[in-house]
Amino acid sequence: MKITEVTVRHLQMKLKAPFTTSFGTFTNRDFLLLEAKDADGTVGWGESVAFHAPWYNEETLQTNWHMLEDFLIPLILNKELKHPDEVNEIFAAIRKNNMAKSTLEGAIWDIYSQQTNQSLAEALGGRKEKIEVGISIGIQKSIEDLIALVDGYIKEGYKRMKVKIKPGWDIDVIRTLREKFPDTAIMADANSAYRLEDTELLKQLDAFDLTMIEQPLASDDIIDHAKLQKELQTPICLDESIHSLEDARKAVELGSTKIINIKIGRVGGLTEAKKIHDYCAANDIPVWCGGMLESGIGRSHNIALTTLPNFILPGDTAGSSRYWEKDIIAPEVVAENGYITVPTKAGIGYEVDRKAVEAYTVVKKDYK
Ligand code: OSB
Ligand code: MG
Repeated sequence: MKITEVTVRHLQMKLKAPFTTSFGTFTNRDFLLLEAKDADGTVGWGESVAFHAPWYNEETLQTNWHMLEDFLIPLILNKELKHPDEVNEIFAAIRKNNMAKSTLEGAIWDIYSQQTNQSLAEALGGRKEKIEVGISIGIQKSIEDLIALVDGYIKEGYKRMKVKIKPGWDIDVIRTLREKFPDTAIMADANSAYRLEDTELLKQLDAFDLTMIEQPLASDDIIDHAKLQKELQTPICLDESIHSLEDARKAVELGSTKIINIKIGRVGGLTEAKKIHDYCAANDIPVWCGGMLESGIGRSHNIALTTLPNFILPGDTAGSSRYWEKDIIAPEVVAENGYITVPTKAGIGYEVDRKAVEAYTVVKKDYK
């Protein structure tokens, strides 16, 4: 492989419905889409999961653009590569900025899998033909609205509901949901909205048989999470706190997490995601693939990663129609009865709809 051209675009796609977490509300999804071209003409696609604002982590669409333009693309352009794993080593010279790294690395994995005539899932070592997925539901105006949404998603076939919580939208919401849906797998995601002093409140969640509670405490913490886990029966799952294999090892050794949410962007790419997966498999820590309100490109990478065997719990990678009137891939991602069929074509397995990409493009720049 030798990448000779890269195009970076800022896309803006309107979400079908606003998505609210403990840290803010998304109405539009603004993100970077990256197209890389190999010397042989093969084109690969990568998506940055960084948001327009540094709410989830410190990266933004603009910091990603800066890192790609000034550091990451120059490290890769015209360099001879045998395998995408080399990108992880080359980028190790740059600290953090994982979502920026992952954007370019993902496009190179796409190119590599096409050139070796395998699906991206196969190139990663995945074997599943279909993957199980759930829904992540934002904070609503009322509990009645939330119940109506959950009811609709159950009718669509989704079997695992992730509900966002924050102080004031927690115990009563989860109690009511559990009463209405006694047999549904329910989990709660706090996006770091609580502190160790809230332990007594969080302990009340133990009564509702949640599959897990995701990232209750600070986004950079693994010490207090270990203290909290000792007090809770509900398993803690870390999201924001895990950026690398080393972070995963430390959190698992400390007892801060019993389950890990792997997000490709947060950990700096597919190679690092695979390393975390393998470490967790060897240490009996189930993993699942988190979502960042991705377009079809990022979604296709999530689907491929989820085919690895230790992705035991359903992920957040719902079908395209849950987010967009029109996605930028064809066919769109479809979930049937809570399962997505893994594409078998070489590469990401979906065609990129260039007309749709152009329609959503705000700014575009070429690098060679
Ligand atoms: O914490 O998983 C999260 C969305 C935005 C920011 C953070 C998170 C989320 C989600 C959405 O939960 C998952 C999805 O449907 O893509
Ligand atoms: Mg989360």
